[in-house]
Amino acid sequence: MATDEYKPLRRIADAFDSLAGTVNSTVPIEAVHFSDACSRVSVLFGCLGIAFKFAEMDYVSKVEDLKEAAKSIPTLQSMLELDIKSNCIRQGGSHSRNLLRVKRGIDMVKVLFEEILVADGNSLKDPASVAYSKVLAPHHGWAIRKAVSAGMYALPSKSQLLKKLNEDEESSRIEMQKYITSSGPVIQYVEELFISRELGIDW
Ligand code: 1PZ
Repeated sequence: MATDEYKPLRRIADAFDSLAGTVNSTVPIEAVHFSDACSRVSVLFGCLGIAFKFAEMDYVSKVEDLKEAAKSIPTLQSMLELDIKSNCIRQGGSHSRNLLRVKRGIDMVKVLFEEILVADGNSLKDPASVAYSKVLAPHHGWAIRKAVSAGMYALPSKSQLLKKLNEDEESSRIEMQKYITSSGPVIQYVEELFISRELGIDW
């Protein structure tokens, strides 16, 4: 098997697997490590068609902000500490706010994969709708929720998605499960950064 084979799903799962390893150690998560893993997720948008172009632009720009910040700020915790000092945690475009948004993005993908694994049939509409309503909808206003629910009708089928990801049913299950298992502790880690500083995560 060629090692340079196009396997974006495996690349995502492996990146989070490696991050999860850090979480279980005493070393803080490096911002560059985290933002690199999150940027691997962007490839999924390309499989969804133009209906979710706006979501892609929003997610990618926030990951890029974290990547840029990571050049001078070594860890996620120091990113938060700096924003606390500057009193700009909740300000639009702050690193902390973008971190919370990106965390929601990777949580959205986790719940989406969980729903795909338990769903019957070839449609992504129900798994995607359930994941969206659980993870992102509570934080979005009416206009965005409407646009997303319209976009749900334009999703590819599951088999089309797997084909674009160069996976089959069985290999995709393995990688999705790996992502679910490893993203869980990473998501918790980020949430704990906010909660332990009494910053809240519901804004
Ligand atoms: C089959 C898969 C279907 C997946 C459908 C995914 C739908 C996600 C739609 C998200 C729309 C986001 C539009 C922009 C929202 C922004 O207002 C907010 C707040 O930003 P701020 O005010 O701080 O600048 N941004 C967000 O909530 C971040 C959203 C990240 C979305 C990532 C989704 C990842 C899904 C990947 C699916 C493959």
